[in-house]
Amino acid sequence: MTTIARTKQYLDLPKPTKRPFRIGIGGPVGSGKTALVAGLCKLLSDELSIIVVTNDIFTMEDAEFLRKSGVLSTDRIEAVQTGCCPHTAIRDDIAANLDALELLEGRFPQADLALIESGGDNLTAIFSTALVDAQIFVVDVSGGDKVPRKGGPGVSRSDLLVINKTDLAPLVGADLEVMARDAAAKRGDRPVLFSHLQEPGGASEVAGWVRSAVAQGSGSATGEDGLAQ
Ligand SMILES: Nc1nc2c(ncn2[C@@H]2O[C@H](COP(=O)(O)OP(=O)(O)OP(=O)(O)O)[C@@H](O)[C@H]2O)c(=O)[nH]1
Ligand SMILES: [Mg+2]
Repeated sequence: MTTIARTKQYLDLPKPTKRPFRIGIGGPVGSGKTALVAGLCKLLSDELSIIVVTNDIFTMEDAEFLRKSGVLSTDRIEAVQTGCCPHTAIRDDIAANLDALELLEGRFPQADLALIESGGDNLTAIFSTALVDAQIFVVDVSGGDKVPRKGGPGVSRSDLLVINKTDLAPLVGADLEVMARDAAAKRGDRPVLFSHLQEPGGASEVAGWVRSAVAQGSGSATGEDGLAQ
């Protein structure tokens, strides 16, 4: 859709009466962000009105995957094609994401929860707090158990760290206890959850965290620098 067509579509919609709680989901390429979005939609869409924005650099593949999976009606999902470094679109120039969110929020004025999936990035990515209220950072075990130890703002300062693909740990010699210990050393009291998102209900612990973040209405302690404190 062209920017003009999108703008017209947005202008024609009623303004939202409330804003949904916005959760950013970031993490390295292929760690399981889309699988987490799909799992959360499956588990929570009966109780929460959910909208989703996906970011891909060169495609709209994640939005198409989610639409085909049937986890939400297709008009609840919008894609941003960043064409640039993924963290630029979620941290530095968030206009395209805000545009997509406002379109969805206009279409679903009673939405409770907006999930914004970042394009797959590296350990330096973090969302602007002008875009999201809370952030989940997803890493996986396939790169070995060193990943939490390597740190970065997502590992250290996200509101929730998810360590996914626990099923692969024995295959790559990753020690989950080492990952838990190193994550705790980086994060202090901030929560860490392990997941196997290909399993039915594999997102249920994360869904519990999301449920309480939405209920509290502020899952994020964030500062003016745009980073979680
Ligand atoms: N073995 C295993 N595979 C998983 C798990 N979770 C996701 N996958 C698979 O990992 C691959 C990447 O998952 P995605 O959800 O697309 O990852 P992503 O982080 O959204 O990827 P990008 O958006 O491209 O960065 C897919 O083939 C998933 O089916 C898991 O817990 N275990
Ligand atoms: Mg994805």
